[in-house]
Amino acid sequence: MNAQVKNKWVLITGASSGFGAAAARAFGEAGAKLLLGARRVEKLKDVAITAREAGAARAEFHFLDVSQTASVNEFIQWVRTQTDCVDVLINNAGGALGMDTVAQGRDEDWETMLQTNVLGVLRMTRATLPLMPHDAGASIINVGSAAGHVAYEGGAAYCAAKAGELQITRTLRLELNGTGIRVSTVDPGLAQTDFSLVRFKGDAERAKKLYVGTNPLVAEDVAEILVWVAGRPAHVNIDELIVKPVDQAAMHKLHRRKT
Ligand code: NDP
Ligand code: 8X3
Repeated sequence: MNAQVKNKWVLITGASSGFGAAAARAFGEAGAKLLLGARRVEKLKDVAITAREAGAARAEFHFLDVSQTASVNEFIQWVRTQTDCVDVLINNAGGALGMDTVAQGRDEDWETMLQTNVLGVLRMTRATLPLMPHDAGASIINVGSAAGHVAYEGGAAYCAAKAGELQITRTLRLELNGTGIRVSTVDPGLAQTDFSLVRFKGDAERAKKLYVGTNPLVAEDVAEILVWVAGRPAHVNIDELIVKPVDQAAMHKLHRRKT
């Protein structure tokens, strides 16, 4: 059990699947009190049940669309009915849409990626900050991506969005210096979640192909890191953490075994 997050209020966006759902379970095991947000409320309900079974002191959930300021504000009003203190904010909601080149890109995909991965982080942080205690080991942990560090073909808007998230993290650390609120980014490489299914708009075959012959990260790998980052002593800030599968030596060098 991680004493640092036991009984702390942890707000996780995008908690209905992937990293967010696994993080709810992992923080639950550590005895945290959870505030879970995403658009698929039925899935959030299941995640909350699993987190309570894992040991969460509380696991509450509410509809959240980070791409809408009104939804973010309404979510935080709901948070205020649960607690007047958020110790850990995990800005995880996001993802990619499409892998088109810039020449063939679609406005609606670009807009969604920037709305969720960039503006969503700004909105959630602005709305949550008034609830975060000073000098008590509070944390804002943003989920970025290795794609925010290295560009790839077909990734222009997503790579730009995650590079934006990285710069927001760096800016926040400067702006919050002196408050004791820690600011981190956890930036995974290839991880097998619903990420690719969403990116390829429900094309399960195409999504599956990406992982064939290789050994990607799984959601629990990232969840464990999020708990570890939040659980460091109050004077320790993990600034930027890149985590990739061993098979992914670099963005463009992925080892695949013959299947
Ligand atoms: P998933 O698709 O499994 O999870 C994405 C989560 O984000 C879902 O819970 C989804 O919930 C939520 N979400 C998406 N849009 C919104 C929105 N507008 N408002 C609220 N919630 C939203 O993928 P991952 O778990 O892999 O992705 C989590 C984060 O990790 C993302 O930011 C992604 O970019 C990042 N990432 C993923 C990597 C990977 O290879 N898997 C690697 C590096 C980073 P719902 O649809 O119910 O709203
Ligand atoms: C997800 C990792 O390489 O698919 O952020 O862009 S990648």
